[in-house]
Amino acid sequence: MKEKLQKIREEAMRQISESKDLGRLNDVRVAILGKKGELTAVLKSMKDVSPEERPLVGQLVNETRESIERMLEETKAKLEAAELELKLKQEVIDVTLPAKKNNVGHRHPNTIALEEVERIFTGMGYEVVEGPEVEYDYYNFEALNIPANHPAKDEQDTFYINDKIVLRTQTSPVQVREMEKGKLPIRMIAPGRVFRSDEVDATHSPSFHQIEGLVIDRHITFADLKGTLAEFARELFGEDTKVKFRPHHFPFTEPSAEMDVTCFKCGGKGCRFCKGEGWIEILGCGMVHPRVLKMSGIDPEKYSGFAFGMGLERIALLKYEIDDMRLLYENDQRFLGQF
Ligand code: 2U9
Repeated sequence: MKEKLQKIREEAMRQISESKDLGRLNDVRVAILGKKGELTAVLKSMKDVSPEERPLVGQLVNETRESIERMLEETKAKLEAAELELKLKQEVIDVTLPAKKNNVGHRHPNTIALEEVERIFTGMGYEVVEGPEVEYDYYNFEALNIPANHPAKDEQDTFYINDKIVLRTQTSPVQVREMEKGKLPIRMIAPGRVFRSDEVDATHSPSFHQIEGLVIDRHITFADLKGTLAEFARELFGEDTKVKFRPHHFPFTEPSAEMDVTCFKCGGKGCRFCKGEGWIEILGCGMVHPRVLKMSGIDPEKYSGFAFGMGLERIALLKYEIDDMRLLYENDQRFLGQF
């Protein structure tokens, strides 16, 4: 038995010292000390040893086991140290290499323009209100005094879900819903996505964004509309900006107008940017039609109000001198990276 243990020990020492990596060392450990290992087999055969010899043989087995385990531990530590050293040598950091460029994201030009408009109106005490993009025909047309035979209701302009539900063509329904709540006065803007069945070109898209505004209180006049929108234009395009109102027609306002601003490129003299006009059209506006007030439960004898609407993309195109609306939707990094 003594010789056998001696042989196991010598063979184990040889195999351990020849192990070149941790995987091989583990194989050796299993082959000797594992469940089916050589030394474990000797331990199992202890039952055949006579009771007198058992303490001595037991001690020998233990000593053999301990010395093999010690050698395994020492070799394991050496192999681990060698592996770490090799890894450190292979992973040297070249501090002279240029750093990776860190691309920080930023707001889309539409968002920059929207937040600018929101900043101006919230500064004047307006609330920002949002509403559903899928709307009842009633809120999108009828409540705004747009009759059944109006050209805007034509299937060529409106996406119909069914005969009562549409994709909103303007954000006005948000304001109608606000009026119906019956809480006055109202001072709000309604920004959001709208839909029209248009072909895509440099100035049209089937889905774009509007910002509409509504003020309703006692004694609101066209002078309030003019003062508010002139101040808005000055804040958006610069202190020297002048405004001009041209008569227009909308079913939901009476009287109605379109507002032009002096060209912020040439100051109104006329240039390529304003096509020699000196003026640029930026929004539509008017006094809320008494019939519209009445339909939402507001007494037009007691209350009056003004409303306005503008295309967000148009504002972004003007402000950043972009000549094609499609650039705003294509997600081309070469374009977006310039903002
Ligand atoms: C209510 C009453 C009246 C909103 C208004 C306009 C004039 C307007 C266009 C600008 C360019 C739409 O994006 S565009 O094509 N809008 O000219 N919008 S007044 O009037 C309202 C809204 C809500 C209850």
